Amino acid sequence: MSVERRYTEAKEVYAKLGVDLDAAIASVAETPVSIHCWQGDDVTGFESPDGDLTGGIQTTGNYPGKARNIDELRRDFEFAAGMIPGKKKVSLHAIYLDAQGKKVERNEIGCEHFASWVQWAKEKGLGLDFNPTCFSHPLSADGFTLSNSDPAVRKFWIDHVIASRKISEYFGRELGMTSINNIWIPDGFKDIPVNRAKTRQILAEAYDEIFRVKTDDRYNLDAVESKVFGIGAESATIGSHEFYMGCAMKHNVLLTLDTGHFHPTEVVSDKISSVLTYLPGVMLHVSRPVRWDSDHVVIFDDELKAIASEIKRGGFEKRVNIGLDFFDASINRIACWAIGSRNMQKALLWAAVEPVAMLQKFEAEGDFTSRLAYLEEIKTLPFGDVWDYYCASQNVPVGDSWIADMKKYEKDVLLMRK
Ligand code: RNT
Ligand code: ZN
Repeated sequence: MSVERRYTEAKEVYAKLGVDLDAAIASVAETPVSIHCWQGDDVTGFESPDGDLTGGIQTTGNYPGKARNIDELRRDFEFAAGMIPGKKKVSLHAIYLDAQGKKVERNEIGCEHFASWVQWAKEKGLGLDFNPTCFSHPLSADGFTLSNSDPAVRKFWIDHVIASRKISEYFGRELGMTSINNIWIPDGFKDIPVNRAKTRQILAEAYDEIFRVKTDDRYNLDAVESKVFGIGAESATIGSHEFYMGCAMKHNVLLTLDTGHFHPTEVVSDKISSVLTYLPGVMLHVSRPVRWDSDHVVIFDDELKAIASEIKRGGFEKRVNIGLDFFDASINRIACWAIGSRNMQKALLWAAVEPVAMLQKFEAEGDFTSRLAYLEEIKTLPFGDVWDYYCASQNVPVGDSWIADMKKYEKDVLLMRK
């Protein structure tokens, strides 16, 4: 049966529950998802292509064909984007600057180093987000950046973050779509510290200095990302969840919830409505932690669906900025982008076709029996037919047809990179 026929039948099934599939598809297609550039080259960037990845994060694997320069990364991204439905932003890190062969210190990066990215984004109809890179650098080697006890080192990172905010503002102004500047630092102690308070006080003062500089919030919004631990910083993370809740409240900025940055039984889906009770917005780093913050490729699992559903059920579409953050070097990197991003889209669609009005009515009436009964029944509705139609309507491959295309690209392009 054709994709259209299957969709027409699915429409009838969902209509009985009060769900309008056309409207659901239209809303998902308009929800931007920020795809991280760093999946394409194992978080290496172009500042120093041989540099080590530090800061307690790790890519494992040595699958052939990683992008070695800006042109390759853009080409790979474009290929992946052709397999992903929906509106896209690209999340850049400062180390992905286009310095035209010159050495530019991180505290001296400017809009000119990202002009070619803006040009490219305009051509491809993409939005952009930004991230200061406070790792993989000699001045982060002792494990401390914005909370460094050395004022000169701290100043270097403060200046880097301020420069990043201005680049993000430039993205937003040029592209007519607000850019999020996401600040994550690796700062933490490997072993038990005896003055956590002082280190956190230093960090708090660094943020006071950073946010004293104003940017235009039509173009740039800042977000701060907490973490529970990093490799080599197991005993204390200075920018913990509680630290950043307070920081975000004080400075009225967004809080970034990375799904790999909490204790294993905590879930981000449950945090969204809590955080949004008091904060203006949230940035998500959707990832998949396997036993630790391993940044595996996102799969279509219960928690991914729960995250998407919480956004929809709470009516938080405008206040939750969805970004991806995973990096796997053990399989085809373009497939990682495609699989993870298609799954994010699938989850958004899953949430959009949920009969929220009906379920919330049951709950309001205290009919928890019907709530559970329907939540289970909807799991076996013909969702796959809706997903296929959404892909077809977006001119991206339906079903498994992208896999052969990806394999061809691997053979023709990736394996030629020796
Ligand atoms: C690290 C954070 C951070 C990075 C990227 C590369 O644990 O999740 O967001 O993954 O900035
Ligand atoms: Zn993250």
